[in-house]
Amino acid sequence: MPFNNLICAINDKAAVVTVNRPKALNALNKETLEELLACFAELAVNDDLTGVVLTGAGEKAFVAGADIAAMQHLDALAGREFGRLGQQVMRTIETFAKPVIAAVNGFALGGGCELAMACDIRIASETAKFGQPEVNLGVIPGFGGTQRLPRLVGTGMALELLLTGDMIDAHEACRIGLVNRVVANDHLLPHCLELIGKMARKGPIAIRLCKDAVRGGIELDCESGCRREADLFGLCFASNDQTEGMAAFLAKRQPTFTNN
Ligand code: CO8
Repeated sequence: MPFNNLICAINDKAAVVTVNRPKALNALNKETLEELLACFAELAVNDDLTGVVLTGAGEKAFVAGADIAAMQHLDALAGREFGRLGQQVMRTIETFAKPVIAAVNGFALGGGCELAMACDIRIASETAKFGQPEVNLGVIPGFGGTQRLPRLVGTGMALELLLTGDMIDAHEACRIGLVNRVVANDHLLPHCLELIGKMARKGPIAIRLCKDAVRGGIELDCESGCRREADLFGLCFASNDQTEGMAAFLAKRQPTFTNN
């Protein structure tokens, strides 16, 4: 499907989804959020896909936030609706069956930081910058930032970022656990594609259930999460990929997984 504000390219077994509004630093308006939903719905039925890399167009921004011009005149009801649409996008990414990696190539502010946080893994370029500057605008994060940031970096660090609106650079984001690592700008996309390539060589059912175990379990207490893990672990043993993976190990050969 052609999009106005996104570019979706399939590269081998990885989809690269680029938010493409560089003149507005890739800010998320309603149309872009709706296109993200449509794009991920399309990718969800592509069985060949190993994972998705999400990035921003241009050299300056990943996503500089929700579109301030589009939000300026919202009333309370419309504000809540806009927030819910954004939250639906974040949840869609978070629960997407395949891994989603944020390739953070510049400003990831407000809704942009929230978009990166909904991804499974965040890799930052040297020039990436992160922040939740909503308090500067008289609002609070509305796309899940008040919930995902403390889960990623702890309550104290999250509240400092949320209450000051301060921007941090990629290395500080890495130090506090907001991103997995920082790479040179021109290595960002190749590095993310390499990670997806590595995952493509593993058992696809195991990759899917592993994400499911972590994503579903994080919302539960440890004991319930472990019970859920045992169920999913058991499910692996109903797959040919488990038989193949273990047989290949014992025969000292590479496994050939078939996703069933
Ligand atoms: N929305 C709309 N337009 C934007 C945004 C944005 N978030 N960010 C940048 N732009 C536009 C600018 O208006 C400018 O447009 P123009 O060229 O037409 O004047 C263009 O992008 C380039 O930006 P700058 O000239 O400002 O570039 P600088 O390099 O000087 O500064 C910054 C870059 C620091 C990133 C600066 O643009 C900035 O501070 N942007 C806003 C960042 C921000 O506050 N983001 C949070 C927005 S609020 C939010 O995301 C809440 C999410 C939840 C919403 C829930 C709704 C209920």
